[in-house]
Amino acid sequence: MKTLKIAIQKSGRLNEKSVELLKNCGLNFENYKSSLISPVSNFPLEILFLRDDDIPEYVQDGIADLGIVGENVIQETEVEVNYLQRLGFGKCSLKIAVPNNNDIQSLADLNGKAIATTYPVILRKFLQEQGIQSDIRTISGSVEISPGLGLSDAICDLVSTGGTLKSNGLKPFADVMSSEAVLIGSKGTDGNHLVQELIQRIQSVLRAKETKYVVLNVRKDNLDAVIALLPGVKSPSVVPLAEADWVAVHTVIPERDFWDRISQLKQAGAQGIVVMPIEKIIL
Ligand code: PRT
Ligand code: ZN
Repeated sequence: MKTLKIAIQKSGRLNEKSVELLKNCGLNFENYKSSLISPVSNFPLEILFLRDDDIPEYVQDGIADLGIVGENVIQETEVEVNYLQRLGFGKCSLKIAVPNNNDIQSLADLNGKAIATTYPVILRKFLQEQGIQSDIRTISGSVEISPGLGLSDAICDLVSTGGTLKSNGLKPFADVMSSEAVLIGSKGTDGNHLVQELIQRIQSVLRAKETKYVVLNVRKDNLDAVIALLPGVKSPSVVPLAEADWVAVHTVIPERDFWDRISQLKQAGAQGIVVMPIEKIIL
């Protein structure tokens, strides 16, 4: 059986979460900072540790079958790869930002202005779609200081908390794209059964992250009211307790409305609520 290769970022913002995701999929491998390639001992897979900018092309060219990288890098490198799964981490937005004290009010005001960026391809497409003609200045880093140095009138850069823009006297002006880490594959790999197996493992880990396992006790009189509050579960398990009037209910609750749900359950008579993380949900 052919050993698959997956490329992940060697160091940087996506490295830790990528390693954690693969380990949560039950893959055993060493994560030495010095090695460029690490074999997985319990799955026919090798992990390549690369700079994120190189990952899309490695996958496009089939040197790696799979890769984990930000959508921003994929769009910028204009590669032909398959998007296999959004991964929910590394979230950020590519934005145009302008100095706080500035007369740029609308997108049209960017006509003839200089915009510094490390994302010229994405920015050019965006401006073309908007019918704006700006002077795109491609630089390799520290984009946020370029208006202060007089190198540009605006910038186009990734933003997550907004702290970098703020501390450089800039404000977000227009959203160009939003991005998160995604699993990509070379053309043709989606039919490979090992790739399918890996995607299923990843999905089971992602699903589990979105939900909590909850066990609670309730008097039988209040059981219907409690069950009515439990979302999307076919039938929660109801287990008898030593005390005849009471039962234990086992269920899963989505993380996103977790606290609302818990307080509603308490009001409906739930007691002794135990909440546990879930490792995997296999459908
Ligand atoms: O060495 P290598 O080339 O592999 O890494 P890199 O330095 O090019 O990338 P890295 O590790 O910084 O980012 C990897 C990926 O993380 C990016 O391609 C994005 O998909 C994603 N990501 C998520 C971010 C951010 N959030 C982010 N905030 N990448 C960069 N930033 C930078 C941004 O450029 C700006 O300088 O953080 C600053 C803004 O952050 P806030 O929080 O102040 O808004
Ligand atoms: Zn990079």
